[in-house]
Amino acid sequence: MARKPIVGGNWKCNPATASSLDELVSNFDGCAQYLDKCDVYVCPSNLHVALVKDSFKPGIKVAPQNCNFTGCGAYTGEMSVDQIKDMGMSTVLIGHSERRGEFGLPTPKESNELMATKLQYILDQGLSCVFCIGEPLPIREKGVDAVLAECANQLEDIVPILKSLEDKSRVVIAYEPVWAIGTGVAATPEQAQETHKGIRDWIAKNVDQTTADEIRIQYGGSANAKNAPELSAFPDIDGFLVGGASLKPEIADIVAAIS
Ligand code: G2H
Repeated sequence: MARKPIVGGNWKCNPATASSLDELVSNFDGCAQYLDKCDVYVCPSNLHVALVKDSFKPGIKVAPQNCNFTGCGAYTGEMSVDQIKDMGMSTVLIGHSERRGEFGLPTPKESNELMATKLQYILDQGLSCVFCIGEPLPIREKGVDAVLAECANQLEDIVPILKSLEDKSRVVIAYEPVWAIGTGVAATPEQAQETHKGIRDWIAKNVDQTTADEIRIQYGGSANAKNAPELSAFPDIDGFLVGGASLKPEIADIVAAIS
């Protein structure tokens, strides 16, 4: 079964003012023409989700940047899947390295075990999930085997979940090398392809061949309109998770490149 490409825009903690939202939303207007060839989602900041969720062209999904690991209740500052679902959204992103603590956020590290709990909770509620993984620079410097070992480490706890998942399109893996995030230095297309293929091979071995064939693996880390065409040409790169460039009109060119 052919995998449908998927591109996400991660606005992170931007923009500073709600009055800028209309402009950011309109940058995505040009993506709508490609929706039959490429899925598109946007992750606004949690505060802005409700303001923009009905503003995009039909078919462009809004996906919060995080959720908690259980339902509603006494969890100050958190957001539950039940609430996300109730507001009409069907996807959520989890495990971004900026949440896992790679940049030293003052919150506790989001562990692999916690990520598996969240993923199970999200799927049990009927939603889809973008699941982020990736290695920091010291690991990349050790070479591709070390990179793949780190990716495997971050995926290990979700193996049983992937095994029992019937519709493999409900989980998208976003491979984001931490050293490429927001630095302007993307992985080379060869590096990205080698890592995506390595992840897919690992899934074939540790989950099953069907999952490996059907699951989509996005590349994230300084993806932009300039590097997207070359990255898109590689068979195991199924789309992009875009940060900085998703705040600009070039997001439509990135979607066009993979469509
Ligand atoms: C990686 C990516 C979006 P950027 O975090 O998730 O950000 O494209 O700015 O590197």
